[in-house]
Amino acid sequence: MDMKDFSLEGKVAWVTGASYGIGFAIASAYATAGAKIVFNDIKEELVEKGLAAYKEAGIEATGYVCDVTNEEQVEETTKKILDKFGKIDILVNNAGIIKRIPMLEMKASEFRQVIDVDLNAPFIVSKAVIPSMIKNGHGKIINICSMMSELGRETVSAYAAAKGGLKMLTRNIASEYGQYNIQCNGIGPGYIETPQTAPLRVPGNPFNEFILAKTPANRWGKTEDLQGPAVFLASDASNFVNGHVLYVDGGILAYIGKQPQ
Ligand code: NAP
Ligand code: GCO
Repeated sequence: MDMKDFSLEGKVAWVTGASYGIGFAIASAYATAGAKIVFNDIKEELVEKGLAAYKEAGIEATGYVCDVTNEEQVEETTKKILDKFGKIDILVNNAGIIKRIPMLEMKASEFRQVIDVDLNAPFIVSKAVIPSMIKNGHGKIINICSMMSELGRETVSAYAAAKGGLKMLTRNIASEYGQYNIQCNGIGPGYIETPQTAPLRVPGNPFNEFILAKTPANRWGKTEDLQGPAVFLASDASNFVNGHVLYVDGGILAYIGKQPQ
């Protein structure tokens, strides 16, 4: 085995919703591994904020305003990326939202909004990018799944439904396009310190203790914990890994939980 298989030198990576959070960490790791970075966000000011953050990290990124649920914007952005770079080697469907509302109190429109961003959008963006990957003879698609691809909990019905569906979309893309040397895998982060989970980590929130008791590592994950697995799944080192969801959760899924003392 050649360690160069883990390199992303010369690759073009599009990470959706990567102005900050998990997407920013994954894109930063890809830059360190040699890739050119493209990202998008819904709002111009967040794209600008992201460009500044990448620049501060010494990374020359390209950012676009694009709502991943909007097919026209996705197709336009895909064309811009292909016109500028000539290819997209790696796509990370990272953009995502969550709404923590008890199901009986959740409006159908709220449920649909979560499904739209967390499940329909990965379909839309993958559908826009796959033809160029087929033409190039290779491609890597990485869908950011979740513990909720496997588990439910109160108040996250829409999110769990979306992330469970995303696991199966991952397997289906792998099944349908593996013949073109396209590998589609998922990353299932555990509970990670980002703006999305900030409400769960406020001091005194019992959920914080709950997660620590459910995590053998006895800590929240950091976005840096996801970087190595993300580079592996984007690199030639994983060319025979397809349709797999790699859980990066500190052991939550394996553990019944610390017994009360
Ligand atoms: P985050 O901090 O909330 O960031 C989400 C990003 O997605 C933001 O940049 C957001 O942009 C963008 N986004 C949302 N809707 C979009 C749309 N329609 N079009 C384009 N961009 C959009 O979330 P995170 O914690 O980094 O999570 C990133 C991914 O990991 C999500 O898919 C999430 O479900 C998943 N995940 C997170 C955890 C965790 O513990 N944090 C664990 C497992 C999985 P705006 O700021 O403009 O909304
Ligand atoms: C929640 C959390 C989780 C994490 C992540 C876990 O409310 O339970 O937000 O859903 O975001 O998806 O893997």
